[in-house]
Amino acid sequence: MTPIVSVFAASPDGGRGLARDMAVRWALIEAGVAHDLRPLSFAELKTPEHKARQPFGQIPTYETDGQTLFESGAIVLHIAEAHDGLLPADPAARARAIAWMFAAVSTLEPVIVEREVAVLVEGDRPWTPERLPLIAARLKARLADLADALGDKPWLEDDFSAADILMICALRRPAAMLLMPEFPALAAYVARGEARPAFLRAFADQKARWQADQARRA
Ligand SMILES: N[C@@H](CCC(=O)N[C@@H](CS)C(=O)NCC(=O)O)C(=O)O
Repeated sequence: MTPIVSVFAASPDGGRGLARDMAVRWALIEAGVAHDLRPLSFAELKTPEHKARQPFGQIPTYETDGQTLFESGAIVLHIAEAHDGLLPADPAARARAIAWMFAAVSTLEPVIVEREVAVLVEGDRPWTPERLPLIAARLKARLADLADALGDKPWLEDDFSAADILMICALRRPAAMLLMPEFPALAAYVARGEARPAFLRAFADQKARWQADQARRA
């Protein structure tokens, strides 16, 4: 069976490739795995049918023979373990790359999303002006530590890996990109990832889908 990835039928990101399916598509293209898409509306995300795939009614999901996975980090790990080239062969280096995958989704992404929520969802609340600097300080501290760990290496481990896919997708979110002028090594790291042919293809695919949806609505 050709794997199926669930994606937004009309992504609210305006074709910027910020939704979590981007990491899955990028990993699949890096691994040379052909796949189909299951475009879903917001209403379809919350149906029992989709919640059977994704308990929280979100994208992405990944369907292969007899198995449906959710959580972009888990899906990318599954793809990386099933195909060559996205994780180091050496067991110790592989374990470190997997640790970086967890760091991307559980240490970096939450502080990035926290800032987005504070601005987009709680922007008009009385506590927001006091809270924003605290959130910004936490995010800056995380980015500074990441920049230190990356140093002048091109990728998190010796070679490009699934960890870079998840980390770069987290860093591409606007709340982190706003701070990139303060972290030129991280900005260059994101640009290196975005220049990979697999990223460019995944990006072009999602943008074409978004543009087609816009044309349909016009
Ligand atoms: N931790 C989840 C987050 C998934 C997530 O937040 N998906 C968003 C799109 S990027 C979504 O489906 N939002 C719609 C909703 O929550 O109703 C993952 O990485 O897969």
